[in-house]
Amino acid sequence: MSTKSVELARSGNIVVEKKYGLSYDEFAKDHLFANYPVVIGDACQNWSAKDKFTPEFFRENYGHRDVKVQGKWYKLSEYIDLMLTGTEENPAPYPYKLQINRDYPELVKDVSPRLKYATPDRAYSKLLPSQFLGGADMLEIFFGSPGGQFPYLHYDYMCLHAFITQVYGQKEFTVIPPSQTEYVYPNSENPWVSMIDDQINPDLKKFPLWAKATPVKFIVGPGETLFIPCGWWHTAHSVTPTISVASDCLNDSNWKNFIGEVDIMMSRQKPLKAKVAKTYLKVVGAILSMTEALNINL
Ligand SMILES: O=C(O)CCC(=O)C(=O)O
Ligand SMILES: [Fe+2]
Repeated sequence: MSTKSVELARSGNIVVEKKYGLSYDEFAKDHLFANYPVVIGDACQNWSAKDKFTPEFFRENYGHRDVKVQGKWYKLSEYIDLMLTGTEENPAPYPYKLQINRDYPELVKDVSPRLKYATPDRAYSKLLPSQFLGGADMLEIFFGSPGGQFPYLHYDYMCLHAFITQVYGQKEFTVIPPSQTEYVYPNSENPWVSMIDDQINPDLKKFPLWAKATPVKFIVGPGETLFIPCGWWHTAHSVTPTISVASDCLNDSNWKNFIGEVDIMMSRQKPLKAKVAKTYLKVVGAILSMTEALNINL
């Protein structure tokens, strides 16, 4: 099948396309290794989640669960009510995130098979001690109401790639390329988080370089998957009640950037250890590149 693509949005010299029938090889060449975002219109075709994960499904099956959202406890059914009645002016607290593997393992089958584009993934490799991923959450469901705004502009922790699949409702995403990092004022403590606090109307007196940024905004709808490559700044805003499934991915394409992040984190406190870790991860990267080429899991 040949790829069908349509332009979704354009800003500055960045164009985000939506593609259908995208082969893995084309994805690898034009997006994964080119580090360029894309919306894939039919990546989750085989997931039962795309029809099953509705507010009603979660209310009926999990409504009695206690969930903590932005520091406050709710019954999941109460949160779902807020999600359905929230408005742009008065949104439900956002996000409510649940971790599928930890909290709802029986739902893993509904988001399986893993998206082919999100492979190979080294996050679970036995050669990668979990401390290097700094506790990044790997498979999550996000719930939100209209007006729900992701709390900060950021790139994904440890320079992981992100795949966000809208299973319900519409979300507006904003993406900014890594080449514009200085325009978003990274926080020196947490360099993956922007210091711009008001994302809707940034204060240009405080953040004058923001005027040079060319954020690209577009809507991702039900059944569509956004690939956000490593280091791309992004945020999201729900337009309707939304349910999204998000996962991260680490492989040859972002390994160097990942090592860079490990280095930044560790060298502040333990410079010698950071050097050893870097050497170890370079060796692991070379081994995993070989085993992946041979289709061996290590
Ligand atoms: O869907 C969203 O709100 C964005 C989520 C996100 O970027 C993240 O969890 O890293
Ligand atoms: Fe993110």
